[in-house]
Amino acid sequence: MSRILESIHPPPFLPKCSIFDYLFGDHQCYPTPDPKGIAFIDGLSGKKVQRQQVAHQARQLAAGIRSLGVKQGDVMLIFGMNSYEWINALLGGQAAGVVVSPASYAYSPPELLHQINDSTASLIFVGPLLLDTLLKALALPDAPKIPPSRIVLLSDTSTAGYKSIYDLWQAPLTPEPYAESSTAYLCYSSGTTGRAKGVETSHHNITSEIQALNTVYEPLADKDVVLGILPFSHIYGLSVVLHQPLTRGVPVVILPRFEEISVLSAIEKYKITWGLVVPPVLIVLIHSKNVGNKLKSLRGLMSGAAPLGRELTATFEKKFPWIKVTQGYGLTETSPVTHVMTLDESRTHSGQVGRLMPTFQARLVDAESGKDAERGELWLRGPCVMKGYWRNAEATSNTFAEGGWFKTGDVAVVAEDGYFAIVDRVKELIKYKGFQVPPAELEALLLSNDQVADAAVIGIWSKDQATELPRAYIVPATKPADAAAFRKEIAKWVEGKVAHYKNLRGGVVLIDAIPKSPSGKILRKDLRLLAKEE
Ligand code: AYL
Repeated sequence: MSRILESIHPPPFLPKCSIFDYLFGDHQCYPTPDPKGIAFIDGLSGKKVQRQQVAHQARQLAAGIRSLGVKQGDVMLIFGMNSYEWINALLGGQAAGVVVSPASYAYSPPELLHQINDSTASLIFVGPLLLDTLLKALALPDAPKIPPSRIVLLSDTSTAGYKSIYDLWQAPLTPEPYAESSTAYLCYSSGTTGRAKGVETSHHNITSEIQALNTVYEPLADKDVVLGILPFSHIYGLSVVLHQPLTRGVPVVILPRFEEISVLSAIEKYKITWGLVVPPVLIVLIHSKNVGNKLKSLRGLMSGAAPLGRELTATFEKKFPWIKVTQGYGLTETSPVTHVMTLDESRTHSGQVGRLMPTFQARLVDAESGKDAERGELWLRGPCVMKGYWRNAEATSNTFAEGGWFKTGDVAVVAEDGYFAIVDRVKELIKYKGFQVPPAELEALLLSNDQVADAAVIGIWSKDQATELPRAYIVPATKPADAAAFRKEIAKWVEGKVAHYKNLRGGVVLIDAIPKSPSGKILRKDLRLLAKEE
């Protein structure tokens, strides 16, 4: 019999409306924030946007999107660093009823093309600095024909014949209601195996997640100001940094990416109180020579997307005793947070990921016996779990077990008081500083190199950097005369062909044969053992 673990929190009210209506409509899901309150601050320029302007300008863009002939249910892609224009594109897409697929700004042209093709995007919003990458992607052999009118710049000026997002603004469109079960977002995740796949996140998934977060998550209110450095293209930035604060009426300071000096200055200048981060950010702050008094206003940090150990938390809190650090856990496929704890709870439960969030049910299933166990693969169920992988019935059916359980690929234990800890990962995925590095992508790339006969990629834990580093094991096609030079050459060859976070920072190791099962599956466990022995 299965042992179903329930959240100790009663489920909140789960609305049946679109994300746009949930954020800006007239309802009682959460206390309506002041329409004149500041919702977003551009951390570099200082430009401030009120909540009512955010809604109005999204509706203006929605009218422009429709005028391009884009229909409800069509897919648009956003390729840019965090900016207010990025937010306008996302919410404009929502007001127009369009499915939005956000892409990582670090993507190389082939990675971007994969997402354009796979998502079937027919309208693309692009950051001005990334136009070149987009045009390179669209010049690749299997690229779709996207007319220039369907390529829009996330900037206030038009360039090279491409319109600025502001040129699209028209008289505001009033969004029509649409089914809460329809797809809102397609973020990309490799899941347990293979290449990046579109995660079909519905309106109901997101509104349920925000409602759940609002009942248990550190209450943001009054004087809080949120740090917005996590990329909005990743579900962590999208849900927790972009959507949730809009329901709390607290401003988010938007920064294009993590860069030590500008982040420290923004925290000081805007008196930021609350930050969403990944574990390596703590390391940077601990070792920073520029920190001075700049973190005075910070009261708490929430870390997620990768493991945060007890030791690192303790070192951080010793250096900055007024800042509490807590941790959450989740996945793109669960919209994302499934486990979380408050700052107070984190004092006694450092190293764990918290209790199950409201609306979620969990099981821990032993891989060998298929039975529920004390330690096992974490399975999850509830209204925040994705609809499936976009146009990929096979991956969808492989990832759901009977009864609608979503298999996370992470191994967890649960203590008597209901706190979970993540203790292992049974899926292929590597995480570099919270970013997904799907080994299958790097292996396919390496195998396209004539000098490589076989390849396997695993993650190596770096305590110094608090992250895994992707490492390739390679069987050379012919024995290289200078092995060290060959290893360097391979690592260099990968750079630039993939997003920077997929670079082989864990090194290249030459090996006689890749350990494989009789069916040809790479035995990653054996490679991990090998790495430990070194
Ligand atoms: P994706 N500890 C250990 N591993 C974690 C943790 C954690 N706290 N959080 C995420 N992971 C790993 O889709 C785990 O292997 O993440 C999981 O399957 O890019 C995988 O990352 C999911 O990778 C939070 C907590 C946002 C999590 C997130 C979302 C991360 C999305 C806010 O507070």
